[in-house]
Amino acid sequence: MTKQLDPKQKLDIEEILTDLENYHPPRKGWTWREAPAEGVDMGPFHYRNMSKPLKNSIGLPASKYFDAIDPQPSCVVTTEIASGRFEDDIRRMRMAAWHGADHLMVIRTTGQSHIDGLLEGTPEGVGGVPITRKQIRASRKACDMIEEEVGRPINFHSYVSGVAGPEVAVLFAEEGINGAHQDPQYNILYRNVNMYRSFVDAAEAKKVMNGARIFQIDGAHNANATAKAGWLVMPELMVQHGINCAFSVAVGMSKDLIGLSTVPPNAPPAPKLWYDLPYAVALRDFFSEYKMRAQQNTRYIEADIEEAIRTHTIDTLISMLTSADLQSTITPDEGRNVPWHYNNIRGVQTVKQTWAALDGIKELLSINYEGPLGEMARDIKIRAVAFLEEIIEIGGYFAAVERGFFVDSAKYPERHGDGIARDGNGGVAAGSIVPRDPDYLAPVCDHFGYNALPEGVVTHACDLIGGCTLCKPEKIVYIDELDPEDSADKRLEATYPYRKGTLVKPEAEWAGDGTILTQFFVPLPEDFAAAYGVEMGKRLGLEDPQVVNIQVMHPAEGCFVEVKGKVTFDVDVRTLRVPEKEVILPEEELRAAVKQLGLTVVAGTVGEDEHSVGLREILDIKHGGIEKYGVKYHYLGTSVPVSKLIDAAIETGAHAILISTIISHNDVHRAQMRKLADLCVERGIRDRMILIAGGTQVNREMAAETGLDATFGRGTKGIDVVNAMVKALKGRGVL
Ligand code: Z97
Repeated sequence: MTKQLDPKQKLDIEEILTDLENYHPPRKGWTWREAPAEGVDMGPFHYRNMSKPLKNSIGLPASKYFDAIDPQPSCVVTTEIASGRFEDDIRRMRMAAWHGADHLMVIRTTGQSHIDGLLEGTPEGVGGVPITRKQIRASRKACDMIEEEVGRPINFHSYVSGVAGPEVAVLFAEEGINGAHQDPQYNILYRNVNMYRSFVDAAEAKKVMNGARIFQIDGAHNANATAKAGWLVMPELMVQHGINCAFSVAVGMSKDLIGLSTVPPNAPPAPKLWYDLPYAVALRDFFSEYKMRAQQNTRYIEADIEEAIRTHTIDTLISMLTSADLQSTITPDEGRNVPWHYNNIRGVQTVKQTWAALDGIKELLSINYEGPLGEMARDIKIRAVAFLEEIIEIGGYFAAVERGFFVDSAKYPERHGDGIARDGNGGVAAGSIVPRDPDYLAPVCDHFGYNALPEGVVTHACDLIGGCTLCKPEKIVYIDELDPEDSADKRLEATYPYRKGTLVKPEAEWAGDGTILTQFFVPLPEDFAAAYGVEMGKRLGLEDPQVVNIQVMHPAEGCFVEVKGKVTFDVDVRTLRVPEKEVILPEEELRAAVKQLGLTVVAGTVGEDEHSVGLREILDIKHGGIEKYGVKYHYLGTSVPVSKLIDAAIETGAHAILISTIISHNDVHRAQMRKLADLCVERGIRDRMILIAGGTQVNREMAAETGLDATFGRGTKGIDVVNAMVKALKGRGVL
């Protein structure tokens, strides 16, 4: 059993690492969300296409207006966690899970496919952190705790690629990884692994993944991300999906574990729908037996988070119109070279927000397959089939790769001759395929191809050795850090004061990194604005300031600039003073109390004060003033003598007097407040009148000093004033 997390406590990384050598995940394999066919009722609403809500979660910002409901899409939601350090990733995973991510893809900061074998420990080296048993076991252990906390299984995901692919697949199967990218075409095209070797490895890897019910995502979307014009490679994307699906089935993978990494190929300012919708329809026509993983468009992501979010919103709309089993979220952080964890959450929120807004869209609107959409979808399919036929004609897949058929920048059947061409005799691990001997024997349960098991002697291959590591986890050999310097222990030691001590620094990537992002407008043309951005970062005391986003608002008037940098100072949490928080009673309770009493107030600015806007905002319904909660008011105007307010209150039978006082020279604001209290005492009505003052120079402490019931400063809203009145009336036993 894993330890139960306390939502009020941070994850204890050291505790997760304790006894890790004996940890084995309680659950293996992929899990889909449960979406009740009858829909889900939440708060005041009925949803048609939602999964069961979470036990612990944080809703969208506006959920506070809707009983804090947090409707969760029916599809699995992915976020990519990419700090490189697993000890930091697992904290991000927890945050993402609280917002509704249940597919956590960990991208290592090193290209995993460059590594030809398994590594142990968690070395960071110079190339980033690779996949190792220690870090995935620790991450899976954390996921096991997190899934208990949020009340939904978490799918933990990584990559089975490179010439170590089969070994990585075994490692993943042993350690309970739930999903993985696996596509031999990826290795060939983008990592220059020898083409034959890549397919041989893929056969073994897929078989092992299948045994552990690891969900597979292919790599077709990379062609879109790499191509010069992403929208022209649609026929090729279909072909790549087709090859990986067919190959996966041929080696024995179950169809329900095969997912297409689909990507809407275009992005605004292109007329996106005219490309992406027919493409999505064509894909679903051809690949209806497989799962659709809708990857957000990454080809046209720039450094601007808002732009990315807008594209993602439309991508999610396309997913909802055409169906998606998995919705991925991407942020521009990879391009900006810092993974801000809050941007992961913003990505998840984009899907959640779009999904909730468009819930049940297909019951309200239907796609018009007649006319251009049907024609365009058919056109893509015809081109894809012709592409495949040509591949067969010229001698098959390997010949096609040699001729540079893939990632060509033209729209098939046109070709520009600039595709990625690979030599069948070249690439990493060329010539390393060895035929199996006739007596080849592998006593393991999941294994591809020929295996000379003694006939009739065993029913299960690994019975020969009393069980393999896939069924007997205790047989797994766990190796901890090999290098005492380049290790998680050393990294954790350095960040200890920020994780468990009292020191605080903002962080974007790793605990205690001090990285921040600042945003501002600079009234200069682009080049100067960028130079200014760096200069400003330096003067603010930031270490290594860099402009990560710049947008021209006008060529001469100026630019919006975002600068990241590191703060160099620590703040000790013990020096922070947190003001006591005023608890606001629920709106319904306030309204009921106001109604019960027929709560009435008189109000005015006092003394020589003509500043009436603040007070009127507090009174009027428009911006949430007290009127909104049912309070009746008599506004007496500006520069009203305190005695006149009191007379009016008595005359109208008001429960409260609200005064506003902005002017503060000679402490005149305090004097007016005191006068109000004193006069009410003098006239014998203090105990039946609630007295409240507000103003820009007024603060909460002044009530006690001046004898009023409550005093308010900047940022006050009508609800704060109603809350204070109702509480005071309750305190006096009137309510
Ligand atoms: C995604 N946004 O979600 P290496 N195999 C395949 C891949 O697609 C990838 C790797 C291996 C993207 C992010 C990009 N894809 C991931 C089929 C990576 C990883 O560790 O970089 O060598 O390989 O798909």
